[in-house]
Amino acid sequence: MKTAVVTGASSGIGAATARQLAAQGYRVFCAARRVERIEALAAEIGGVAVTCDITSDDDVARLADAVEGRLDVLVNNAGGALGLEPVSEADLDKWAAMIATNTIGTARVTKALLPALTAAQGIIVFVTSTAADSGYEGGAGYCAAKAGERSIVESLRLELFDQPVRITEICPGMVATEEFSLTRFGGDQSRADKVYDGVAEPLTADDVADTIVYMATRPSHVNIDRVTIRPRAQAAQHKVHRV
Ligand code: 8X3
Repeated sequence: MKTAVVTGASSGIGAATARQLAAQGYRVFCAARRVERIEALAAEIGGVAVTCDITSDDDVARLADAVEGRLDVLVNNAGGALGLEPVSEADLDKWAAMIATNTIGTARVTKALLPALTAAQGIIVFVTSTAADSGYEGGAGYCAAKAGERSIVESLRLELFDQPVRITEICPGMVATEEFSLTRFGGDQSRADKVYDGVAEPLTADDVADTIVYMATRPSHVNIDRVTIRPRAQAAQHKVHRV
């Protein structure tokens, strides 16, 4: 049976991806910090829950132990945004936390699981963001963290050009999940809702998961380097159709 690890599997794009990979016949290791959530998800999809904070060396080492030396798919999804303050008012602790998860945490997981992925001729899908493309007002910390994550993708693909492992990236734009904007705004639901105000159909977690699964299930010589995925209503970062 093919195996997959999904980080940040407790909600949103991660949970949707774990469900869709399981539906395709994968045994999914659902990794996240919130144990009740991943245990419920693993029970639902016949997967394995692994409590994992990707900023912890010990947790990530346990995740690597769990896959037992062979892994077909790694979806590096854990991460997120904290705050939307301009640089002049930036909370640098939030920046450090974003870089610790999105960038360094993702590198930690990648490094630990790379031998198992290479052994299986596997694939890594990095879930970055359109925030990795360029800065936007209030986004500097998050954009830096996601651009840093993209740097891992770019270096890794070159470093492993002669190895049997695929290195891919998906960059979602506006996706309405239950937690992304809520986390960004420290639990302020009305501010979170405003992000999607009047947008007829933002992407859903399932829309993104569907593309991740497509990328992961191509033949092993097909490397989809990078996909940008936005709702039709979002022609560009600042060009959003609202009704
Ligand atoms: C999510 C997209 O526009 O909030 O990663 O940076 S955005």
